[in-house]
Amino acid sequence: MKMRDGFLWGGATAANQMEGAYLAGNKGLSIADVEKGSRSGAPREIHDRVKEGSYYPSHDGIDFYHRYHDDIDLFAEMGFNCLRMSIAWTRIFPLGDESKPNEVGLAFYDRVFDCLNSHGIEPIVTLSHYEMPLNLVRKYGSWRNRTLIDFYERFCISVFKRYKKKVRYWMTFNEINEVMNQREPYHQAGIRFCKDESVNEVKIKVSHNLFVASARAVIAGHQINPEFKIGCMVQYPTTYAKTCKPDDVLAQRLSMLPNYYYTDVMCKGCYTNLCTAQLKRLDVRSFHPDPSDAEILQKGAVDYIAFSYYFSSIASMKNNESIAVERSNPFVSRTDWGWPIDPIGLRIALNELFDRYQMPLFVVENGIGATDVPVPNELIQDDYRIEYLRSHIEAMKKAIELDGVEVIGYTSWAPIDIVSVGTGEMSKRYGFIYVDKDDDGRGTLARRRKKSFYWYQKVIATNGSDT
Ligand code: BGP
Repeated sequence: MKMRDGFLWGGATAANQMEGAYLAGNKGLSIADVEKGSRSGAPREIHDRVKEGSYYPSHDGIDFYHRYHDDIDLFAEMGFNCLRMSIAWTRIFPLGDESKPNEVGLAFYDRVFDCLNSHGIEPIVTLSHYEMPLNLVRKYGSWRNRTLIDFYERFCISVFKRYKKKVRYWMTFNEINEVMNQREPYHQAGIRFCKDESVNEVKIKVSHNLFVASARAVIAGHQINPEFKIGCMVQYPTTYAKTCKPDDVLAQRLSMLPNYYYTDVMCKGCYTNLCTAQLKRLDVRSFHPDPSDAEILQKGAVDYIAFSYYFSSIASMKNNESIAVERSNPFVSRTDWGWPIDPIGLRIALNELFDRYQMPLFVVENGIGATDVPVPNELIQDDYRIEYLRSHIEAMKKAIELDGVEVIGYTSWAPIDIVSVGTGEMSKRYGFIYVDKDDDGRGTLARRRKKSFYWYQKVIATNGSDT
């Protein structure tokens, strides 16, 4: 079974997890730059400023900023025809609230996009991937403040205009539905909660501001280049009922609503009945969006749905319609980090999203974080990675061929080892390319092809028929 011609194959990355050079070229501090990893499962710490003597993983990343040329050569060698990456907002607007963009930052991405395009690799760009200017958090209180919509729109317009001939596919916010799931402090939206405020009310207000920001970006992008395809990006949590007890089946359905809250608004362009019911369920009473936002949401509906899929969960009903969601499915195995491995869950995700929205889908993150043990002068034998990716690609192919789902492309997370967002560590590796760096930042940063490199090269060369 082969994909249709033009199917996009590649890998997915994010600026703050790979670029490093965190102050180069007039870049400003982003929240990711003051975030320490969560070593050994401890809660992640976000400082108000960079503290001397602390190790911040984003500061060096894997130094893609200086090594992008060589890394892109390796992606080209694997046969990529696309690369998902993000633009660091703080390279373009170091403080976030300036009136003019930073030319040095704009020029950096010109070089990266030119390099990609010269290899026939299409850039797929996330406008905000788990980072934002720290100044906007400190000075304005982050996304709880509507003013951020103007700053974000200005950032988007600057990059849309600059790269309108170099980039076609965009995504507005990475895993936007994580706003609902995260506990404080939240790393993407920079929200901090006060003791006396309702956490749900803040999340709903923040989500609304993100929706309007996304819609205004979509509207502006389409005006700048009608050929642009601008998508939303969500984390899709395929969930099963723990048993066939009707209560558990209901729990499964209810557990999905917080996620459809996001895709409904961004794909249908309005707050649907599901969203209104969700607000009641969350006991949010003081949410009164500006009436003029309705038209913006409508006009700014997205062109496609991008999503990440790593694992599935199971849901059961506890007392009073409260729901337990767990990862302890006895029918699937787990990764070194305890994430269930469930390729059928990807096929289900594709079916559920396509049935609900009838929009093109893009699998923009899927992969296995694992411990790779390099032996000098020997190929890293990462068969577990090959097996994970093979089974998920096969499941995606079935969704396309047998279930009729429309899929634009597949970018595995991540084609090269980069900093883990969850742990801040390097040892949770996803790449086809090994990077010599440890959890404390030591190493030569040298790159090495793993066994999976050659496997993925073959998958792409045969347009997915030989996995
Ligand atoms: C997604 C994020 C990515 C990425 C991935 C893997 O949620 O969009 O940025 O890092 O998860 O997660 P982790 O790095 O924690 O293993």
